[in-house]
Formats: sequence, structure tokens, C-alpha cells
Amino acid sequence: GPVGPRSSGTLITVAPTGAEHRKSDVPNLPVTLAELVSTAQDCERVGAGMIHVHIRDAAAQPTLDLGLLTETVAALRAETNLVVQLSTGGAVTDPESDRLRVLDALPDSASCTMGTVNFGDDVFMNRWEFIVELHQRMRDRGIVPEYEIFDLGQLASLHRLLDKHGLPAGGHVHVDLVMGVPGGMPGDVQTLVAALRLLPEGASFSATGIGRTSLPVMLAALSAGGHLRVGMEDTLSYAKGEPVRDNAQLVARAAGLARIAQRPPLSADEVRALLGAAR
Ligand code: KMH
Ligand code: ZN
Repeated sequence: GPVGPRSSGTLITVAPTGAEHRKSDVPNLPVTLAELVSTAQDCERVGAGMIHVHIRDAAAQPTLDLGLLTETVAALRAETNLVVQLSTGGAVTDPESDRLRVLDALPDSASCTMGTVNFGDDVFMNRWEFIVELHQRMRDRGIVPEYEIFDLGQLASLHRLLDKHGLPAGGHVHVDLVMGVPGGMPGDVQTLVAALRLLPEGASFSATGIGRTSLPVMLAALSAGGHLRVGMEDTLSYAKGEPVRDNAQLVARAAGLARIAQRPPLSADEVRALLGAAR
């Protein structure tokens, strides 16, 4: 469809950590399980409905350790009502086998990146057969995918995936446009509009703009009837020359803009209904 369904409320996803920033550079980045849970609670209180999770090991390095992921999913379920989405993207250096194994932690949702993209000085590799494997394993496990789109051609790949391999668990297609990655699509209104023309019929979408594209992408997504992702994975500056204090600060700003747009934040249960996710 041209724009996808207009939702009366806004899904706000918080992506609090990512795999790219170093704890030594960003001391307020949540890296321990306790920091992650307390961040999640703060973000839920101010309007987040879903959390996109990357975890770190005891040395604050990115890890896809299955035990730690399983423990993290359990803790977030126990301490929040947020929809728990694990990243299968991991860090650019993570092998496919580790990224597939993330699904064995049985999160509510998981990311599924729809193609290979230059990622700053690195390459974020996502082969077609790997994408198909992720899609099928998620469906086998009843995990709702979020298709991550870094460039427009990846939306054509999403059509191909759904045509050849069918709808995901829950029967609903949700897409996240990750805009402004150096090597991917730019984070501006024109590109957002172009992406919306390529969305599958009936799909919902969120958008996030990396770095300084955060605000323009957020405002454009809201006005297009879309949903929002914010967080320190994507953005470390709240304003020019002003570092982000914490993830809740970014969620609170997104929630305020969503209310101004008269599409207030969706509760976690409303997000489950939107995505077709069970709990
Ligand atoms: N860390 C990036 C290489 C995802 O979470 O699925 C990929 C990423 C996407 O963050
Ligand atoms: Zn991520």
C-alpha cells in the first residue's frame, strides 16, 4: 500500500545500547543486566512499548551468549511489561551461527535485517539465504520479526521474502527504517516518502534516524502515521553540543512529540495487538 495503516497511537521502541558504542566513551550506556532493566523500567514509565536489545559481557563488550540472552529476556519480562525484541544483527563481526542462535532465547520479537549494507567503515553482512533462515526460524518459534531496512533495495527484498516464503508469525508485517547510517539510505523526508511507497500492503513501520538525523526522521515518521524508535544505540546527542543524559530522556521527547501529533504512545499490550505478538 502507499502508506500503510495509520495507527491512532504511536509505538515507541527504545534501543538503549547497540553494539557500536564503547562503554569507556559513553559511561551512561546501559551495559549490565541491572542497568538494562532499570533503563527499561524508566523508558516504559515515559512511553516506550517495546525494547530492542543488544547485550554486553562482563567486560562491556557486545556478546550473543545464549545464556545471558535468555536471562535478559526473563529479567525484562519479570520487571517490565515491554515487548522484548532481541537483535539478531549483533555486531558486524558476529558469525551467522551466533546470530541465528539468538532466537533460541525465545524473545517476543527479533530483528531481521533485509540485506547487506556498508556500515560506516564496516560491512553489515546479511546474505539472502541467511535472511530466509532467520525468517523461517522465527516463524517456527512464534517470534514476531521486525524487518530492519537500511536501504531502499532491502524493501524489494522484503517483498521477495514474503512472496516466496510467506507471512511471519502473527500474520502482520512490521518494518523499521534505519536511516542515516553512513553507507545506507539518508535520513530525510524525501527518502522516508520513497520508502513508504515500497512498504508491503498492510505493513506498519517505525523509523529511526542515526545521529543528527534523529529529529527530522522522527517528525517525518510521525506525520506519515508511522512509529518511532529512539535510544542511545542510534543517538548520543540530545541537541547540538548536549550529550544524551539517558535513554528515558529520548523516549520522553518522542512521547511528547507523539502526543502533540495526537497519536499518543501505545502501551505494551496495545503494541502486542498491533504486532500480533503473544505474551
Ligand atoms: N549492530 C548493527 C551491525 C539489528 O540490531 O538488527 C546491526 C544492528 C541491527 O544493530
Ligand atoms: Zn540493533
